[in-house]
Amino acid sequence: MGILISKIWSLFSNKEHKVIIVGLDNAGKTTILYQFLMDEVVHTSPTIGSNVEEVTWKNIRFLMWDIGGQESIRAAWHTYYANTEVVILVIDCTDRERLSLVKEEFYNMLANEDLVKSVVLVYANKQDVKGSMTAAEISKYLNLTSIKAHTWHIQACCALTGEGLNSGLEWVCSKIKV
Ligand SMILES: Nc1nc2c(ncn2[C@@H]2O[C@H](COP(=O)(O)OP(=O)(O)O)[C@@H](O)[C@H]2O)c(=O)[nH]1
Ligand SMILES: [Mg+2]
Repeated sequence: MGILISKIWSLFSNKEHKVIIVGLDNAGKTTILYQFLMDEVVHTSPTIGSNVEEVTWKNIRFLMWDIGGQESIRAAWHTYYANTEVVILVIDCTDRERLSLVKEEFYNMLANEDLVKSVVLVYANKQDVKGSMTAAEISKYLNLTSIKAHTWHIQACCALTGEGLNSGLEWVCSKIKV
């Protein structure tokens, strides 16, 4: 009986936190999601619609939605926003041409009322590529310091090796209510 009660208790207390992983197509969203699940790099193909996976990290459970980033799908991003605690924005730091588009989509998203309580982690991805923009450059371009309505953080990373990903999750865990 005691075991049963403790199991039921753990079901309620070990809350699952909803995370959405957004960004333009080819940013590295799916690679990041699967890095959270395993150590091996998976070969991704463009995500049509979304992938969802349960990720447990340091006893904290996340339900992570990896949402496709193609133009046609971006219009439907808002349908995933309800109850989101964490927004992870993934940026391809080699893609200078589309950074203005990233900025536009990002600010549109932050203005959505379903996300008012979400914390925002920006992954400045593909740091392994020579000449890629640094996290500081991305931060400046996106004008992150102007964001007052959300708690945010930017983390440089390389999704292929996993470098930086854990530091980002560490920050997320320090900000969410467990
Ligand atoms: N060099 C490099 N390539 C990456 C990195 N992250 C992802 N990629 C590659 O970028 C491409 C798109 O990745 P994917 O995860 O499918 O992007 P998504 O469209 O945002 O889901 C794939 O060929 C990945 O192998 C990275 O950190 N460095
Ligand atoms: Mg994908």
